[in-house]
Amino acid sequence: MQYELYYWPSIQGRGEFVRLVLEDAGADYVDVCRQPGGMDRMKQILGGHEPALLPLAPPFVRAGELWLSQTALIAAYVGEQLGLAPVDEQGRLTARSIMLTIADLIVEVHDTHHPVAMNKYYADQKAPALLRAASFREARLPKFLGYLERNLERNGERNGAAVLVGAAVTYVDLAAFQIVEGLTYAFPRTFGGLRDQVPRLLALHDLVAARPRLAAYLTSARRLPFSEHGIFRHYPELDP
Ligand SMILES: N[C@@H](CCC(=O)N[C@@H](CS)C(=O)NCC(=O)O)C(=O)O
Repeated sequence: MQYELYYWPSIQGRGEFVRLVLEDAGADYVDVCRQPGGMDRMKQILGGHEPALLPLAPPFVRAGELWLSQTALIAAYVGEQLGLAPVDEQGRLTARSIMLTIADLIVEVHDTHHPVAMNKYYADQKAPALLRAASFREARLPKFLGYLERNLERNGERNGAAVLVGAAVTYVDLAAFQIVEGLTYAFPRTFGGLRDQVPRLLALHDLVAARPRLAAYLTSARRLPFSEHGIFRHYPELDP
């Protein structure tokens, strides 16, 4: 089966959390909007042309006859389909819970540069962004990182594996990898100062980065660079 991923063509954004699963699994997939005519197709579906699903926003995916949207749901579904998820029910629920919490973190990262209005420029909301980013750096980011680190510690004790859930790498580990990548880009000073508090998370990042298919993907042209158009943006004033 060939998966179809619909996402903005010029940024990693939320689409990257899906792309990493497809790439790591070696799945056959097409990044629709990076193909000629793909953006028109995505706009048609956002306009209601697909009977099965009317998404609010990308990313969304076609998996054979099935359509689904929402990053966390897509990552979980595709991960479960492609063997990148726990097989037991509790493990699957735990993984989905962690993925949804990572989705919460993604929103909070986004809100550091767009705390007031999604449809207005960063420059037009810079003063509130400074306040929001300070709270993110001081309270929210340490809380989310501690959550991931504690889950790694607990799962290591229970399952003897250096991953978030169960005994093998799953889609949530790929998402945690992307969080480390994004924070390293967007908040190099803040995250640099927190690194010694998250040794397990950093080890997980390296474990994921070394997976052969992922390593090949990360050096390919398909892996777009971070930029000031995506979720993880580096504005030095937000990371003093
Ligand atoms: N909760 C959704 C959020 C989707 C979302 O905000 N997508 C962004 C791109 S990363 C977008 O294009 N938003 C346009 C909009 O919300 O109007 C998810 O996790 O997939």
